[in-house]
Amino acid sequence: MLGSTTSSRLFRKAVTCATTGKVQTRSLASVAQTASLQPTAKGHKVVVVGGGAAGLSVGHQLLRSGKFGAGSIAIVDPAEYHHYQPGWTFVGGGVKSKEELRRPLGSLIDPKLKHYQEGVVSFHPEKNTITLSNGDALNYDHLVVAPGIKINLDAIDGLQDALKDPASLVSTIYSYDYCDKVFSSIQKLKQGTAIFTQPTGVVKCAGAPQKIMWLALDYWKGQKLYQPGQASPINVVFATGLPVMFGVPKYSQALNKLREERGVAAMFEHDLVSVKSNIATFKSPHSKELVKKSFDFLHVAPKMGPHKFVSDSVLSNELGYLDVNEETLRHKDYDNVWGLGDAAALPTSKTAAAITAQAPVLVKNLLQAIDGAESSNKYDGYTSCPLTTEYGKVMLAEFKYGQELKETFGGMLGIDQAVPRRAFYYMKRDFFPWVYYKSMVKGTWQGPKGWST
Ligand code: UQ1
Repeated sequence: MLGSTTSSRLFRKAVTCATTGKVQTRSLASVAQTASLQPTAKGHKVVVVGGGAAGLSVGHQLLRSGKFGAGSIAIVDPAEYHHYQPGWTFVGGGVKSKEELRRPLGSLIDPKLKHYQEGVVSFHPEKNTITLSNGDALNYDHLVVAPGIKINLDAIDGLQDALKDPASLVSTIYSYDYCDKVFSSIQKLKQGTAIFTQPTGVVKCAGAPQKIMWLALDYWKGQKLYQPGQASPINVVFATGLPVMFGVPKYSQALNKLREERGVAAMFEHDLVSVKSNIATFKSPHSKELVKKSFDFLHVAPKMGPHKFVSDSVLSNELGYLDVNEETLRHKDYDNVWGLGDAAALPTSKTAAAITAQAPVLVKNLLQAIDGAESSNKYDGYTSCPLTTEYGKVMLAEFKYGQELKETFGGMLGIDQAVPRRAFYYMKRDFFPWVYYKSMVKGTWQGPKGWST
């Protein structure tokens, strides 16, 4: 038993994780104590891991608070380029080029932020340090962890080879390398079965696997290769690991109605496990045996999951995601560690729109922590999924924790956001990418809440 005189700084608890068996040493060091740490040569008041939508938003919002001098905040990310990933659906649909959606990461980072173009090898929250891939250690008062998640192309047997094969019509919008192969494959298909898959488990933007299907279907319709409700050269199948079209009932019902009207066959609760020549194999709770289906075109939403340096660390929960409080975004065990974005264990859909709501909450709570105050700002789980249902129309799904609706335009003039609209399409195609690079990654756009200084 630890006596009451034991300072919290010395208080360590060893927790054995039930599923991994790994022993996690957890520090309950308070912020007041860590804040008194003298920064070393490679020390920063705040170290942000990740230069994606989340890391850049937080880094720049912190800088704009005026409370940090040059070099006080660091961003760690090995990537050369930053990608506007929500735009990859439009690359797949032949509407945008993948090159126009990316920027050199360095060009997006304010010179007052120190940029380490390195990966992270390990976290040492009990020592307030992280170890970089070049072997250096970085010391911090506060750590913000936002490295995103990994696309695991290897998790589906045969997928990598099929993607690499220029002759196969197998593609994915979930990869910079292959998102342009999607449109060329759509164009090449003249007849046969087109399958679009969505895996069980975590994915970025749960709507994207069907957004690309609706665009492809519209393209084939324009080519007279697909006519809803009639025998057509091309037939379309949506094979999803989920039992429904979408996680929120209102949008799910609207999307299922579209699916039926458009004659798209559904394979619910079918999870793609392998791709071999023109055979896709699925696992399903409805069948003892694996389900095999031949295809002429296959669009795959791959399996995704946390980076190993996150899942192997004491910062992760048993599923490998950052174990943060769902409302404050503060780590459950380490008071000076924060997490947001795709890598965080937040029960909501992983999107750029979610970051517009998460970043300001985290930043305000972190600034309060520096002042020795409790976190009073709460993230409500807001996220949004602008679903392209055809060229020129988008259904704007917006919701929060508990699959509860949180529609920006829902209250206005009786606008029903489950009805696909032209205005939402232009918002997604033109306004969001513009506001993203112009303002959001610079820390001055808070989504539906608008601009901030
Ligand atoms: C948003 O803020 C945003 O970031 C720039 C997106 O880009 C991916 C979005 O898709 C959405 C829906 C939002 C939310 C903003 C409004 C005004 C609904």
